[in-house]
Parts: sequence; C-alpha cells; structure tokens
Amino acid sequence: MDLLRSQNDLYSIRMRAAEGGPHERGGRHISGAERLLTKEELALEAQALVRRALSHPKGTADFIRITIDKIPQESIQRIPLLAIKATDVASIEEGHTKIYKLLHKEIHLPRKVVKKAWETILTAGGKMRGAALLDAFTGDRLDNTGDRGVRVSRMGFANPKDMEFWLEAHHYKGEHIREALVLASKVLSAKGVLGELCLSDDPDYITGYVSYGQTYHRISRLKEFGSPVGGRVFFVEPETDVGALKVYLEEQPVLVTNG
Ligand code: PML
Ligand code: MG
Repeated sequence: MDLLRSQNDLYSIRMRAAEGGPHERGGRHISGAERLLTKEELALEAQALVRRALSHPKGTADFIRITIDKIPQESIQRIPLLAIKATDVASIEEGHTKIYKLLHKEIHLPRKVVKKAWETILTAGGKMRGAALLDAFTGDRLDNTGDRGVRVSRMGFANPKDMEFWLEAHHYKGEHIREALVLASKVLSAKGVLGELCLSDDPDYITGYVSYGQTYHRISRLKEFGSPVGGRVFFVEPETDVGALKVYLEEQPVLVTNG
C-alpha cells in the first residue's frame, strides 16, 4: 500500500513536446506523458520528462510544455487495472486480422467500424496527439478535436512500485506498456466506451493493443519498424454524452488499483 499516495493531495504532471514550435502553431508532435505524483516525486519526474522530449526516437523537441496542478485527494477515483492478454503474430497482416476478429467477437464491432478506425489512424499519419472518438455502430468520428484529439489525463497507478515489480515479474518491460495500461484502464472505466485500438506512433515500437470488457490485449506486431504512423481510437456507444465523456477522460483524476 502506497500510503503517501493514498492519503495526501497529489499533483498531475503533464508533458507535451513538439518539433518546429508548439503544436498549435504547426509543430510536429514528438511526445506526451501524464502522471499523478506525490509532491516529493515531482522535481525528478519533471527532469525525466524533459530528458525524454530531448532524446526521443521521433526527433528532438524544440517546444516542451510541462503543466503541474494540485489534485485534492478526495477528488480522485479508484478504478481497476485491466487484465493483460497477449497474442504473438508472425506478420503485420496477421496482427490486423486478429484485431478485426477480437473487436467483432468481444464487442460486436462491424468490420466497417474497425476499417474506419484504421483509416483514422493512418490518415492522421502520426500527427494526432490524443485520441479520436468513433461511434461503435457507424464508425463516424464523434469528437471535433481534429489533430489534437482527446487527451486522456490525470491518471496513474495507485501503487507504482508494486506494479513495476509485478510487470517485470510477468516479463512486461518498459514505459510503453506501463503508461498504456494506465490509460487503457481509465478509458474502459468511462461510461459509454466499449473498447480501444492503439498503435504506437513511436517508429521503434511495433506492439499495439486493443481493449474491451476488462481486458488489455497486446498484439506483438502491427506496423513496420521505422514507421511514424500511430494513434488511438476509442469506440463509443451511440447516444453517449460525448461532452461528458471528454470531461471524464481529460479531467477526472483516477488511480488504477491492482486487486
Ligand atoms: C504509445 O506509444 O503511446 C502506445 C504504447 C502501446 C503499448 C503496447 C504494449 O506494449 O502493450
Ligand atoms: Mg509516442
């Protein structure tokens, strides 16, 4: 049990970095990250995030914004960690086929919706820094955030040290899966979200995932090494209050608990 984290106010720290100036003036997105930290952890983490933006495989950021806000303990919700599944595939095609099958079997997505999700990710060409919200029945885009996308924020593990040991013990290594697990758990805890498709925009990271129910399902290979393509799509039940969903994803602080 992480007492400091469960009893004190926490701090949301967010980083976004771009090359060629700020995102809103046409800069190319390099990296983003979100954490919920104790006051004592802030300074060191801010340093690590700056280092990440300056030595990223996508390029060297010349714009870095770090935003820190205090989060009162009583406003933080606890949500469960998703269960991890993994499928090793021999080729990108096999990876894509697996995704169509899983999303159809688990959350009944029509093929055309998954096709539109891929198109959304491919057309964005690695430029979208948040996620697109798609209607799970028609595949139409529901948010109007363009290349910015909906940015899921204010989240972290309730017991980060325990989680690190647990993930290492299960051979899940590195920051990509740690961050993605927190984000995917928050996304599936949102009212109206049925699932997610995610492909990393990092050129050296080819593992992606889909999520549904209470499951985070990794697929070992979804793109070529070196490809800048990537992004996230959330599948949303028709008639969901999109405004409320966006507020939950961007603003509601959550800590993800493991049992
Ligand atoms: C990202 O780079 O933002 C997405 C990371 C996906 C992680 C997939 C995994 O390794 O489980
Ligand atoms: Mg990335």
